[in-house]
Amino acid sequence: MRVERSTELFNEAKKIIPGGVNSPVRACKSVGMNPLFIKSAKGSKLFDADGNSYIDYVGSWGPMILGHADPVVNNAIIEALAQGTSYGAPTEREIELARMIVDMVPSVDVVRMVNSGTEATMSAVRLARAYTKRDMIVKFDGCYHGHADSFLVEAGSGVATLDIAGSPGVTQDVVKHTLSIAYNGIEAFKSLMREKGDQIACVIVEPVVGNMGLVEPVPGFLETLREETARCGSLLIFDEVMTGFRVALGGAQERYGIMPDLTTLGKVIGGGLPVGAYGGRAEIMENIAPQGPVYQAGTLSGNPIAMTAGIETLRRLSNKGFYEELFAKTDELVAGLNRVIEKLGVKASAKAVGSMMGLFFTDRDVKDFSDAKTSDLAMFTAYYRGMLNEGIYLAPSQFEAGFMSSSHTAADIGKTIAAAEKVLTAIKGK
Ligand code: HOZ
Repeated sequence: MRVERSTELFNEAKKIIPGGVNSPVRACKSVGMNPLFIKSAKGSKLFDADGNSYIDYVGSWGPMILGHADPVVNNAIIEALAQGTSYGAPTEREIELARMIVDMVPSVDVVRMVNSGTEATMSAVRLARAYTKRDMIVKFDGCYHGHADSFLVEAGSGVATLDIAGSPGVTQDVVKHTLSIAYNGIEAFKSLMREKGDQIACVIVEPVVGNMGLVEPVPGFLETLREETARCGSLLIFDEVMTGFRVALGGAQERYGIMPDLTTLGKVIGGGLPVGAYGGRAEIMENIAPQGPVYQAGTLSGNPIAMTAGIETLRRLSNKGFYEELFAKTDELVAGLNRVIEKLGVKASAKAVGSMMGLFFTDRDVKDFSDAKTSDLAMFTAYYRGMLNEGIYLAPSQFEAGFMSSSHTAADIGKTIAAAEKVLTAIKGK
């Protein structure tokens, strides 16, 4: 695997971009590598600046559910480009994408478009605070809700990857209103709500966590969140930026049959362009400006090119058999990985939820962040590097999920399982 050109580009980037990257995890610091600079992508494959190709399971961290450079999405974008790239005024396409989201996501009656998942979550929390007239929020350790100040407490994703306890620049005054407790901790959550429920504006959760690796909710956890928040007059926010359109067409709320008050979305709804959204019950959403007093705005919100990519992507998800096929592929890969793990006696296990995947190098059944942190990070690093060498592109962190696309083929999956066997055998032999 040649890396000369990527190394050259990284050295150049470091002079003028902090850490050489525009988002931390992709710098590959935790696996002791330099990032690969990507030149192009098509279907399930990525091609880097040195001419190497990889089967991609990052999928731009989730959005590329159809695979890269989908011809239908691309053609629609090209057509839209000819009509201008941004007007800062409403368009019919915003109604079309909003309508699709409202039709597909069970609890969403009204939706506001923003530009990223971070914008969606911070706006949803502002709305929840205004609606309930309370300050406190509850989150769960290892969940990541973007980089707004109030979420940088025991957060997952890059914060976990870089082992940052809390970010400098976030004031104590802000985080004193954030309570973070263990994910899946039903009893601890109940007792917190008994003690402080009347002060809690909202409880925000990744219903299936993708930002501490992949962690599923235990039976009863999401139900308890719903019951307790309703009892205490707090809002329940499902952060479905990752799970939206990934674990079911209607996200985790459809998969688990729980209706949150507010939902945040991102990734897939932009079809690879920057889009986020937050939505929920009309009587809550009507408090947003200009209908109500809760301020939130954005020059590029509802951008016509991004709306077009989102519309064309979501349209395809309703095709008959789309999810059956996508989930079957994800299950096949994960089953293959678990067969290899068992055969070689490696302390690890792989899991799939819908089209999301995870593999932890620990013998624990991971239910929360403290379990996830028992993972053997040296083992993960050796696995990550070995897989990259075999042409398999994974997220460069134990604390991130992987994603399947409809473009991945049976041959891709077979190659990935064979690569895992080769790499894990070599690691075991050392
Ligand atoms: N927050 C994303 C992962 N959960 C992006 C990571 C990155 O690109 O650094």
